[in-house]
Amino acid sequence: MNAPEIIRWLSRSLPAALLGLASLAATAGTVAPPAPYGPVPTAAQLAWHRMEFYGFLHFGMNTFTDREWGYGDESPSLFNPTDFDADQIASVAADAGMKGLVLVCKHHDGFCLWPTKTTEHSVRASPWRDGKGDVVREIADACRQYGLKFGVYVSPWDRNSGLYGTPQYLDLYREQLRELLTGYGEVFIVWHDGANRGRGYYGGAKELRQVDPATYYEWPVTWELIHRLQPMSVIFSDVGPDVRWGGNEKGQGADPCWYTFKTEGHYPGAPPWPSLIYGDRDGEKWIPPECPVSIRPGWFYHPRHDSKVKSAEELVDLYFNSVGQGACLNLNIPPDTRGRIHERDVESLRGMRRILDATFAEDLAREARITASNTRGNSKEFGPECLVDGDRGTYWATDDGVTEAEVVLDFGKPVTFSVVRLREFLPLGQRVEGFALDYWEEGQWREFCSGQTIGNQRLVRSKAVTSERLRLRITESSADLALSEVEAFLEHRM
Ligand code: FUL
Repeated sequence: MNAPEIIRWLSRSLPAALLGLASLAATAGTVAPPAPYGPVPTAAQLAWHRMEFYGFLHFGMNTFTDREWGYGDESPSLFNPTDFDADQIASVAADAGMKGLVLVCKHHDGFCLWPTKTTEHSVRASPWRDGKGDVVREIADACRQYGLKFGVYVSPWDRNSGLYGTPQYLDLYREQLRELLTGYGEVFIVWHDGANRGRGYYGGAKELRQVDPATYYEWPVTWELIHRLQPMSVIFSDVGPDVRWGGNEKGQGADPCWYTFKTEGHYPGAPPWPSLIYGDRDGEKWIPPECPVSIRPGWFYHPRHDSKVKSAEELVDLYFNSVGQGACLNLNIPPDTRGRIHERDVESLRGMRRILDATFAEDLAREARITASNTRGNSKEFGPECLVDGDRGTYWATDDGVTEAEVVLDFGKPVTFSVVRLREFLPLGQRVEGFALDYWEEGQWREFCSGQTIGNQRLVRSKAVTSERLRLRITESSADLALSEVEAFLEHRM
């Protein structure tokens, strides 16, 4: 009897419980996949991870008052973009490679960019489009037209509302969310900022209103409402529940970048440090980081910042430091007083895209011959070839208990590369804790780079090397391995 016949015979003769899952899988001609490790992402979180890069639109009363934070007493008559063009905004974002846009529908000053029924303080009271305009509608529609997902930022702190600080304000806030989450199609993210109490106009009271951020907002109730109305939406705040703040407004990710996170005792406005930045290896929830940053010094458009727009190269660095560390990048591109993305910003975005497109145009590892020190059940399904097939849905896996392993890519000819992209197979959790990359030179391996976490995407960037071989060593992992991609690129500059 050969091996498959023995297994078939055993499976007929012995109770399934004795055989175990692995041999049952072998009977069917397949090898069981690795068991998930720790917390794993929800479907909405997985979809969010795949977006990697999206944009923020800070636009509203502050655009016209030339401020960053309005007090809440601004007259709606000030809101009057001269040439509002949602089409231009969405097309610029799509051309930049963004996968979605998050519109600031209400900032701390309380002015609503949609004709809400909850307050008079909205576009309805403005001269723009004779009070018949709806910025949210136009942006949401333009997003769909350009293949972008649409998200909303709705500030919990409202310096205009006389109700702020009372329980009635929470009803109003939830009603605003309900309007936005039921009237504008699918929403991929609901963004709550952490600034949420202080001085304000408050319906004319003009005073300091302190709330206890731990209890006042009753966040679990609001989050339940959001998840019910938009099941594929993720909720962002300092501490999640679905996506957390990466700990800075500079677009900088970190290594390690754990998606696992401990939330016990923390709430929006009081995040834990430095867990916010690195995550918690033993965290009980999957709450990955977003890196928000503005293309300009401020979040809102100010003419004085026209000469301070980040350059294409700076944007490329931001991409490597955030997306390349496994986070998502949320790059703010604030429309100006016309209601368009300023020419300076467009120029930088185009330059960034050109560099990224040229860099990632050709995966130099695609044709490589690849061998692994261990392959799960010696099965083709989990073979190292999965790492170079350009398909995130397939992955190389090792046998149970094998947490250190290596793969060697043989290019068959000298290849010059400076960037390596690694990806873990996220549905099974985040597993790798340490890795190193080496290249073959003058008869020996030399280290190209090393790091800790991989996650959705790790971009390793170093000086260009020319070599016939590349080696990936997984030096530490909390479970047997499940990696979906290894790719090599040569970085381009302008
Ligand atoms: C912060 C706000 O206070 C800023 O104005 C900006 O909206 C930023 C993205 O979030 O909490």
